[in-house]
Amino acid sequence: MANELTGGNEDSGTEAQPGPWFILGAGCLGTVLAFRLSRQGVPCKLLSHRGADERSVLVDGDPYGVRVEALAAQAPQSIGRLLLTTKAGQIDAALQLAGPKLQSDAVLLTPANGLGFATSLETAGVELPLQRAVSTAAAYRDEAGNIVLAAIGDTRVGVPGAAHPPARWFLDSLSRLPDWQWDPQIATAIERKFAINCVINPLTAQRRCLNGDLLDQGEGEALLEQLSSEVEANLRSLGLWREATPLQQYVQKVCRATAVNRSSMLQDVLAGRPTEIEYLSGELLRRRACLNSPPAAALSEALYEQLRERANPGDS
Ligand code: KPL
Repeated sequence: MANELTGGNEDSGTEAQPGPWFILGAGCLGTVLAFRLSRQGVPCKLLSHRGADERSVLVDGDPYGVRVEALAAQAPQSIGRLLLTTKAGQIDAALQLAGPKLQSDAVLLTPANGLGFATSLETAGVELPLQRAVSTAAAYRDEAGNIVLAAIGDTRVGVPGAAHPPARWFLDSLSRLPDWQWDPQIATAIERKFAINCVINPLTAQRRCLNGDLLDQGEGEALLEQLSSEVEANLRSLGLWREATPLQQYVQKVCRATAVNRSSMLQDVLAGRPTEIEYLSGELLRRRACLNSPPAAALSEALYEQLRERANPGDS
């Protein structure tokens, strides 16, 4: 993808009047985002490819209704700003459905995990840059079906490439969320999150354990150490890890901060949904295959083989 880590348009939106954000993907994160943006007075519409519906977000024990509109009901070329809150594997299906509704200068933004979305844009025939958000927000559905925001976390938004000042589409709307910040070095944040997700997500999904369980003395910790050094060595060879601090230290920090969380990949496995493995270990292994003498990746390969899934479209 032209701008995945190397650069893209800073401000493809040139609207005289900023239009609403259309949030496509009425899963947990998309619904929470629609709720939070509306509370800040930011015009937005939550869309699903499945049709109109209603979601309930639980805040301090009180339920709030969030309306979901049908993507199909939106007029052609009506979407000027699209936040794709589907999982990585559903981005191409979402873009194919949304493509005819997009204005020619639309802003596309996704907080999905992983790398390797170039083919999604190509498959959908969308010739617009896909801007990236890197988020540590976490939400889940409780037993009654309410959506609960587990952690606001922090979300960084930026345009990869040379340091860009905050884009207008960020300043006039998304910046109203206090935990959303513009990051002129977004490529570094994307790389770091990719590396962390390449360790925590497949390991927790395969072992069916909480993030914090990877820190327990014993097999979990040994695997975390092995996978962190394998992922780091390969990313260094690929020029995707430039930090002096070892990856393992970042991974341990995230495991401590999210100790009681189920990783998103474990949630997908438990719910029988497709995982993001192709955009994490799969993408790492595909890029590694282009290296002349790649470092070892036996554990990544084993986890990839165990977790690879077919991609099925659907809301995350
Ligand atoms: O991003 C995450 C995920 O689950 O996808 C981490 C950081 C591992 C937190 O659970």
